[in-house]
Amino acid sequence: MVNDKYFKGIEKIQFEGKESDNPFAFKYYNPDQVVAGKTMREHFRFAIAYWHSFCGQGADPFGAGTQNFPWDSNSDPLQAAKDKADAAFEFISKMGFDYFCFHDYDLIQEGGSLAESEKRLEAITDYIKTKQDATGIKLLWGTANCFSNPRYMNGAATNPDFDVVTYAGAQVKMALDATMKLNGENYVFWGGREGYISLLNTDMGREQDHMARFLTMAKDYARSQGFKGTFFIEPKPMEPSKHQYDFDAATSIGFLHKYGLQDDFKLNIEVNHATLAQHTFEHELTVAANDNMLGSIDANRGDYQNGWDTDQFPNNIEETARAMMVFLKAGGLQGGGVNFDAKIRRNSTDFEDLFHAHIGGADTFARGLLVADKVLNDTNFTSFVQERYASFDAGKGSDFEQGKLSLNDLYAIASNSTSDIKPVSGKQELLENILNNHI
Ligand code: XUL
Ligand code: CO
Repeated sequence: MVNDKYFKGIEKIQFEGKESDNPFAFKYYNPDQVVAGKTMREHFRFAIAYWHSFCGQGADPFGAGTQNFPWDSNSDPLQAAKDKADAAFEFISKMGFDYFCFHDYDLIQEGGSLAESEKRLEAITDYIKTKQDATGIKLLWGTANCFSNPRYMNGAATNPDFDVVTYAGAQVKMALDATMKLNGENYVFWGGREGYISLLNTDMGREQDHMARFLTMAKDYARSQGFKGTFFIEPKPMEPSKHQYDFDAATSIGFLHKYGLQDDFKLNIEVNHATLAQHTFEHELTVAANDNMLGSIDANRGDYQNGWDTDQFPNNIEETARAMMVFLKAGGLQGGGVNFDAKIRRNSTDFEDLFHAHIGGADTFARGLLVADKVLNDTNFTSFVQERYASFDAGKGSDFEQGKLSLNDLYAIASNSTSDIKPVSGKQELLENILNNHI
């Protein structure tokens, strides 16, 4: 029986199909429907982001919060955190999702000292554990908020002041402990302040060495405690820093390889972070998948007219369909899931809006998956791309791929060729039409 305290009157959201006009039903996300060999539930492993859905109240740089959450009224931090957990687990149960994700101080307000924070985290994770046992809801990943507190204004792991680095280390240790206690399946590092505001005062090489040392220590600690999950780096090019070291998937993969972290870390790709880096979501997923690093997804979208991280709920079906083509070709995610790192707009002030947002997000991913599956199976997309590279499948092209040719060999082949190079169409417009016809 699902609790009915904070989201009164809303029943568990069911799949009713696309003909339904019930705004509180899934139209495409059918958890039990099998697509490409797995149920939608297994493909997506949808998660709720504790910070956006239960902490952020719609404040922006120009105004205070507009969403007054009833679970935020208690002045005792532990009771307020318990109320928030009750609301979160009620909401997740009603959505029928299996997972949540958190930052340490989303769960409970940070204390005045490390010791006090640790005590608070102990108490709230005890409580959340009982909620997990009662509902079966699991933790997709945990993380530490090492960016909001003013102490991190010059960075956390990359802070030029060693005292701050030690504080961040203590905080990450505690967040790892909380994640492991709640059986977290993965752990995320998003480095909002791991970057610079000005190069004039920054030793970038030294900061990156420090970041790698820090990540290695965190990984070693968690492994020593028996943590078997994957660590994810979440790339983002900027905001809040002018430049962040985990700029995009390619940069992060290069970093992980440079410092020998590639076996323990994979990537958590966020849609709006991709577009901030002037890439598409599809591009970032492809880069990650090509290096076997596609770990998890933070689902949201940006705004074509805005240059910042608007974190809106996904609703662009073409964007999601293209992403799901990469996703299916890669065989899905490595350990992660699809976390709605998205927030309702500041003027979406009814609690029902949180349901509409997540229903729409889940349906957008489900629709994208269905389109992608159809395009990959019922059209000649796959064979078209294979054909395009057919000149490398045999003969000298194949020798080239296998490293059997030198530059002199290319020179000789080109010089001895008697036929002209024929233009070969890339057929982009045709492929775009085929994709659109399946949406
Ligand atoms: C910020 C962002 C974070 C991470 C976790 O843009 O995406 O919420 O997902 O720290
Ligand atoms: Co994110």
